Amino acid sequence: MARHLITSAIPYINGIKHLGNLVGSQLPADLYARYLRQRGHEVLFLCATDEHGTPAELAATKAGKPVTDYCAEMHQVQSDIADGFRLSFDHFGRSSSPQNHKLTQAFAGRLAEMGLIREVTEEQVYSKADGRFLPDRYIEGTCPNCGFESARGDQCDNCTKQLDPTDLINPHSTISGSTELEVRETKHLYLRQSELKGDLAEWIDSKKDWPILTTSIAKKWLNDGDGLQDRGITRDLDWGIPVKQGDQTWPGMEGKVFYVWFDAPIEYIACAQEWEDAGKGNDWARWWRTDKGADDVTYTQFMGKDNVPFHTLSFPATIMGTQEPWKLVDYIKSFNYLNYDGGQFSTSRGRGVFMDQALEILPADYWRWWLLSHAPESSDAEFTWETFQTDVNKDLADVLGNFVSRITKFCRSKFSEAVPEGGSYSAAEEQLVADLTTRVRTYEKHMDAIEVRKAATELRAIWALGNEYLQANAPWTTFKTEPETAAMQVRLALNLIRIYAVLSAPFIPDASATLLAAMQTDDDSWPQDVGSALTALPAGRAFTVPDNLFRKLTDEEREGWAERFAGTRD
Ligand code: B3M
Ligand code: ZN
Repeated sequence: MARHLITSAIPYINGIKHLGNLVGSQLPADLYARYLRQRGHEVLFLCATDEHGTPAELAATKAGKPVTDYCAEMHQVQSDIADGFRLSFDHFGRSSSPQNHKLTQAFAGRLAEMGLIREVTEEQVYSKADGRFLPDRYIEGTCPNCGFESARGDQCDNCTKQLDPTDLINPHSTISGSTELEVRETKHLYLRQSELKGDLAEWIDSKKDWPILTTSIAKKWLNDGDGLQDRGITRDLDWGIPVKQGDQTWPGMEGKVFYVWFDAPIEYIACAQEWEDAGKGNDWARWWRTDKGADDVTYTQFMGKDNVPFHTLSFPATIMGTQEPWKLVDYIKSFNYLNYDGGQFSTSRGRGVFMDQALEILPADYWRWWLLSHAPESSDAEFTWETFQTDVNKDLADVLGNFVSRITKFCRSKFSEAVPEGGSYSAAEEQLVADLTTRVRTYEKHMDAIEVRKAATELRAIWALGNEYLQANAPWTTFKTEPETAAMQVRLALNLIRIYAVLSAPFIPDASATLLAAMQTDDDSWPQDVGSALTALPAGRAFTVPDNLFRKLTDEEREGWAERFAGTRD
C-alpha cells in the first residue's frame, strides 16, 4: 500500500466549465484516484475553485453581486456539479480561504527572505473616472497587431497575441467605458525565477518518465527566446490576497494583491489544510512536508496543456525558492484540447456542452465513459454528436448492457433469480479465465501508467470477452441437452458481472454500483486472481435483473442536441 496525493487544476470561479475542461483535468484525476483507492492505496485527492483575478471581479460585476457573494455561490454551483459527475474529491476547497491567504503570504515572505523577490516600478494604465488601474481584462481597445477592435489588455482574442494594456490603440475602461486614461507608475513585486533556472532545468531533466507533452512545453519555456523570465506576482486590484510578507505589511504594497497565478497553486497545499480543518482527515503536513512524512507520498498533478508552464516552472520555483521541505510534484499528466463539432468549445459564445447542461440531458456515466475513452492524450480530440451516439450505443448499451441483461434474464427464465450450481469448467471456461487474466493485467498496467485511452480500450475488450463467450457457448442451446453445463456457464457469466462492476468502477461508478446491488453483493475486491474472483458469487446467491443499465441514444435526440449546443448561451 502506497500513499498518493492527487490534484486537478483548480477551475476558475467565473462560470461553469465545458466538457473539454472536464476531460482535461478533473475527470482523469478522478479516474486515477478511484483506481488507486480500489487497489488499496491511501489517496488524498484535492481540487478547489480558483477565485481571484480580474475574471472573478468582472463576472461578479456582470452578475450585479459583491464578489465575495458571487464566489461563494459559484463555488457551491461548481461543487454540486462535481458531485453530479461523481468527482470523488476528498476536499473541494477555495483559493480564497483563510488558509490560502496565510500560506500565500508566508510563501511570499519566505521568498523575499531568500532574496528572490525584487520590486519593479512599471507603467500601467490608470482610469481617472474609475479611480483605479486597469489591468488585464479591465481595459479593451484596438489590437496593434490585427486591428481587432475589442482586444483585451492581456490578449487579443482575434489574433491571440499577448498584449500589455499600454499596447492598445484607443483604449477604454471596461468598467465605465471611460477613455480618460493615463499611464501612471506603479510598483510591483517580481519573483526572480530566472535565478532558479538551473535547478528547474535539472529537475525537469530528471523526469524521464513524464509525458512528452509535459516536458516539451516545460523545456520550450525554459529555453526558447526570452527564456525563463522573472514574473510579476502582484496586481493593482481589490479582490485577491493582500500583499504581505508573512503577517507583516509590505511597505509600498498597500492596497495591492497577489496575482491569481501566484496564489492558485499554493491552494493545492492550503486545500489539504482546509481538508484537515473541516474535520475530514488529520495531519495535512504528512502529505505536503517531506520532514513530516511526505517523502513516502507520490504526488500526481492533472491539467490541460495551457497550465503546464505554471506547474513545471512557476510553482516549482515558488517551492524550491523557499528551501523549505515542501513536497514537489512527482508526475504531471497533461492533456491536449477537446474540440467541439468542427470548432472549439467557446465559453464566451456558449458553443459546446457545459457541465451543468450535460447532466441535464444524460447521467454522468455516459459522459464519463465517452470523454475518458476519447481523452486528448497524444493529440487534440474532437467531440461530435455522431461519435458520441455511436460509441455510447455500442460500448455501453450493446456490449456491457447487453451482456448483463441477456444473462440475468436468461437465468431468471430458465433457472431462478439466484446463481445456479452446475458442473465444472471445460476448456472454453479455462480459456476465458486465461484471456481475462491477460487483459486484466494489461488494464492494470495502463491504469498504473495513467494511459487513459489505452485503459478504456482494454476495458471495452474485457466486456467484449463476455459476449464472445456467450455467443460461442450459447447456454440457451446447451440448456436443451445439458442443463448442468448451461447452469455452470450462467454461474460463470453472473460472476463476470461482478468483476465487470469492479473493473469498470473508475470509469462508470454509478453503473458499477447498480451492478453490485443487482448481484446483491458488497464484495468489490479487485480480481487479483481472475479464477477465484469468478467464484465470489456462490451457487444459491440471489440477484435481481437490473433495469436497462444503459439506454440507446436516438437520432432525434442527437439532432436536437446538436442544434441546441451550436452556440448562443450568454
Ligand atoms: N484556474 C486555469 C484553468 O482553470 C486555472 C488553473 C489553476 S491550477 C493552479 O484552466
Ligand atoms: Zn489582434
